Amino acid sequence: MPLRRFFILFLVFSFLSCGEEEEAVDTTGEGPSLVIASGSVFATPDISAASGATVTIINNDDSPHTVTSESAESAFDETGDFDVTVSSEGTALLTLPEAPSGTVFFYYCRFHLDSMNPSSGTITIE
Ligand SMILES: [Cu+2]
Repeated sequence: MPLRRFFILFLVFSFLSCGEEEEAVDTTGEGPSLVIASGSVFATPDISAASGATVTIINNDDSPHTVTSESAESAFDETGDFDVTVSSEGTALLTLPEAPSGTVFFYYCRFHLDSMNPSSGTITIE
């Protein structure tokens, strides 16, 4: 019986700690954020963030967009570093790769390569 009680306690604490992790996700815009404005505009095209940080993508446009990494500036290829889709008037979380300070990740939107303004942006590791 004590073993069973311990198991139940373990389940309860596991559940509680999961909840705490969810609360730790920042959707308030207080952490690093990347804003897409109405009219397919990268409103904050060049941002900086810590290595491995979670960036909140805030889409205020009525179209879905992506934040997709490039291998180099104006190389509109998907390199696999990240590729996050954000729904219209929604938010999404982008977890940056671990990288040394000064590393620049170039990104663009896969859906609107020709119509985003500007067409691409950068995320610099602090
Ligand atoms: Cu787009």
